[in-house]
Amino acid sequence: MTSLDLFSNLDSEPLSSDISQHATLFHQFLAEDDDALLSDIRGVLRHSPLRHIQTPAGHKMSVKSSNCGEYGWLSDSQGYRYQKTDPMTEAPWPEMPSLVRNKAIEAAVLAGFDDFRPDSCLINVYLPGAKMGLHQDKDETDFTKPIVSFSFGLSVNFLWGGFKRSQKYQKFQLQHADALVWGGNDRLRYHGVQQLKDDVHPITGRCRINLTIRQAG
Ligand SMILES: O=C(O)CCC(=O)C(=O)O
Ligand SMILES: [Mn+2]
Repeated sequence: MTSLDLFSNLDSEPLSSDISQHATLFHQFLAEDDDALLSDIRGVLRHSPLRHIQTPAGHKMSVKSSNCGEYGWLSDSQGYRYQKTDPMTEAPWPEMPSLVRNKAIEAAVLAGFDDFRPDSCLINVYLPGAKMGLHQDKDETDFTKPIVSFSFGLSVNFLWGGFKRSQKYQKFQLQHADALVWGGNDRLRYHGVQQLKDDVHPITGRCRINLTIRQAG
């Protein structure tokens, strides 16, 4: 073995797959920071706890959610929107942890989106049976900014659709420590999450945690 071979697995670029033109999956991108990121998120949830929110039509979402950052995404009988305060505590949402922000910017830059200033992080927690139907992320003000999505814990099938809900979708797996970035021509694609299968993950236990980091304002 030459000395070069010894270092051949120390690539600086993470292993990535192109999902479509402007969507990239970075496998294991968060592997070295998973404990620190999850401990930061636990800190956030002590101030703004997880809760089931209702869709405007009055259906309870199966995921539990909370937020950090300047803007929090929520939904109730008044519609889907961003808001600067947590309706549960009436206080501003907790600050976005700097590690969350920095890793999101790093992933966005690697995917080709240089000027991303995240101001919102939605925290979604899926227990077995929870899912998210096909939808577009379209409550943000500037669609030139990408969506950065971090996954922890149990693996799930992610649904990647077209620009109408009725269009065909493909499925791929999101695993612990994966980062997915989409923007540009793919920014308004329908996407969703298939029902989480019951299992136990060594780090998160019986759940999947998703962080969806956005520039909302
Ligand atoms: O959990 C996920 O991977 C996706 C979440 C999502 O699309 C959203 O919260 O808008
Ligand atoms: Mn979404």
